[in-house]
Amino acid sequence: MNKILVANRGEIALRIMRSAREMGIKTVAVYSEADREALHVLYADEAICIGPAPSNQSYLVGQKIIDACKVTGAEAIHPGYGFLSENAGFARLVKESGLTLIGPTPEAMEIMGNKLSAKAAALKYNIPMVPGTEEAITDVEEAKRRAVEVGFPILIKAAAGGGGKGMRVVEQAADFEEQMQLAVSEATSAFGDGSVFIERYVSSPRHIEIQVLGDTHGNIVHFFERECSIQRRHQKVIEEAPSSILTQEIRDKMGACAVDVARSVNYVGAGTVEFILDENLDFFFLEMNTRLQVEHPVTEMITGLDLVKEQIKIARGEKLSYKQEDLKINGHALELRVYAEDPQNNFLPDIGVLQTYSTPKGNGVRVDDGFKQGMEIPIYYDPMIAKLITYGKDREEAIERMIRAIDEYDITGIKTTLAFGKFVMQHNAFKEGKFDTHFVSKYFNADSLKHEDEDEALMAALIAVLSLKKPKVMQSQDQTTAISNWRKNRVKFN
Ligand code: MV4
Repeated sequence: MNKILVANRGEIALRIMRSAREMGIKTVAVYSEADREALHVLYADEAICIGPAPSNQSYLVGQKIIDACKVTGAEAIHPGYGFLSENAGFARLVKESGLTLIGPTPEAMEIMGNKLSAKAAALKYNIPMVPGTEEAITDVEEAKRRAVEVGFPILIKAAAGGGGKGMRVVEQAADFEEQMQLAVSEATSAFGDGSVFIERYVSSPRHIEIQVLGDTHGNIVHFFERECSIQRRHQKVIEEAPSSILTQEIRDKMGACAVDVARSVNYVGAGTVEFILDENLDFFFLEMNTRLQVEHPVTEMITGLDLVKEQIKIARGEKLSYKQEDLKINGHALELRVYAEDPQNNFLPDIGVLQTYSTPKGNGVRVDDGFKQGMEIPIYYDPMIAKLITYGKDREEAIERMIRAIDEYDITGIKTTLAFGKFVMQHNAFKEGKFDTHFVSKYFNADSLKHEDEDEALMAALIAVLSLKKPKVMQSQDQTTAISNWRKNRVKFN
């Protein structure tokens, strides 16, 4: 494999190219007209424009990606996450075109792409699953009977679903029909497939997922868990590895289950098996994601692995160079997704130009991003600016580093979720590891960040007054330094 085309943009395209380059593999970028000057384009050895800004005319058009491979002589495609990464039709097209997809087989993607067929596949092994229907429900009366058997509250889910779309909690039988109709119509418009099924509703779960890798020789191992419970409307905001709640015993069991789920579809490549964990620490398999995930860096930090390199080696037909018992967790890692969103205004996307953009540095800090100062965040794509990842010998150190790194991060021109991340890091429930998927709705509101603003205004006023009293001692240059030093150090004051 001498040349790889990366069918993606932004931070993940760059992240993939970096690993390829370390392996001595040439890289090809594809880009839309909105991304002409994007960093992934500048970084790649070659770049091909594949169409207008909207992704359905560029990054989502499989044939354009294949054509770009033909033109440049790229032999393999890394799809990253999102876009075409879990599209079985695209995976087939790649194969038929004589190219290699750095990812799983179309068959595995297809089975895992549907929650019902995923659960059916996993049933071959003894995998714990939430009680519910094994097939799509069509008849409302029959469905109601099943719901009573399962016990309320229940959750109606879209089989084709993702991102919480087509998902409805039903508290009592009287509400069932209405909620089912809503779920079906939501699923139909979002996925073109209105099939829904029922599960018992686990009301306060933690979302824990296991990273797996399978090679083309039938070997499958897991790389432990990531805790992803801190999310907002099904958008993850903070992830960590390992989870502070898992015992070694549960970790081993969950890991073994994840490997079995992967084995049920002869999984090849990097994948993630998603579980929920209830208050009794019982876990249940939900679904499998057949791609490299956004939050993969936290796993890399605690295992010392480069997951993209592993994906490439697997695609070259190499055997995994380790066994499960060789793998070990070292330290603790956190990831904060820095979004161009205003946490004070219901997380509304805030696009514009990065007037100032300066990333934190130093021990235990990794920033995966795709922007530079002066660049504009395009409106066409995901509003994620960067992933801020910190590593420490333990969870406490990783949290301290995250707070330090958030304070060092300097972004102006665009509102971001940085301050929100600091709010979470400083929250007792988070520090004590006592949280579930409801953390954000339970503890956060627009006022949660207010006191920081007020402190800042107060300190600025104080410095202004002090400088008036001593005009000769403190020059305007010093004032600026004093204020900016205070800004950097303000964590010490509150
Ligand atoms: C659940 C659940 C409770 N009970 N299933 C949300 C998205 C999809 N991946 C599965 N999801 C859930 N399934 C049962 N039977 C709660 C959720 C859920 C959730 C899961 C993971 C992360 C965040 C979540 C937020 C709300 C609900």
